[in-house]
Amino acid sequence: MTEWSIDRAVTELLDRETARRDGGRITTEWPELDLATAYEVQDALVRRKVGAGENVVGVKLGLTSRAKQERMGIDSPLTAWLTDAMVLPAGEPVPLGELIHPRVEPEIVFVLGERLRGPGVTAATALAAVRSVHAGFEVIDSRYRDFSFALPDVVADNASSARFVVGAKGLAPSALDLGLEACLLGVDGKVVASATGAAVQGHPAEALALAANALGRRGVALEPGWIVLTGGLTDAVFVERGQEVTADFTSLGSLSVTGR
Ligand code: OOG
Ligand code: MG
Repeated sequence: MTEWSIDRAVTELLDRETARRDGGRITTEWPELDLATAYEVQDALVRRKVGAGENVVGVKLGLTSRAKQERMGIDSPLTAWLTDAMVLPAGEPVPLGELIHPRVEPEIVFVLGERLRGPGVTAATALAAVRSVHAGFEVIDSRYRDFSFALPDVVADNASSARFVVGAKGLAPSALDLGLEACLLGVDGKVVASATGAAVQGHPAEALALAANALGRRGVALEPGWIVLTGGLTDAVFVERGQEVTADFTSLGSLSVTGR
């Protein structure tokens, strides 16, 4: 077996994605994979996707709520890339045949109107750069067995990204109180979890600032028009064939996805 390297990790993760196969943690075989190297894997993985024709359309945050941190056993937020190939138009089913073991989580989504470049970005300056706020879903699909990973594993795996939905309704950030914006997550008509925007780092704008500052340290700015997923408000739910997952927000409207 060849030695582990950034390139080999990228190939392994992309092979798993293409073959719809999960596997063991990379850190088990490559314990030297630290956080900085894991972000290099993530960047190289997205460069390969871009080389194959995908376009970067924004960023996602992960593990920004207690619900997510406790479930995954990791208490530090992370960032990852969104590409146009991950867009799931609202109303479209979750394509189960294209995925390994997808889970769905409700998120508050920002579309940026202005460039944001850290460090030094605060929640207030972050929110001022937002053009519109939307309800969203993320469909996560870890390339690790049972969604079991250490922080560097999940960072390398582009934070389990697979698909995302952005609700059509967009509000100006000044039109609602995002900390108090509530979300009820339902499965087949039954509420299984609930949260308000404050679940995400105290306020979703704090998550946006965190992303701008973390990426700023790596020399990257968030660009106008970019989509930012601020992180699951609640724990994610598995979606099975014929099952409908709904997210009802106070002001941002309702979204639903069905597994097919
Ligand atoms: C990691 C990705 C976390 C979120 O919103 O917290 C994430 C995972 O849970 O597999 O996307
Ligand atoms: Mg997410």
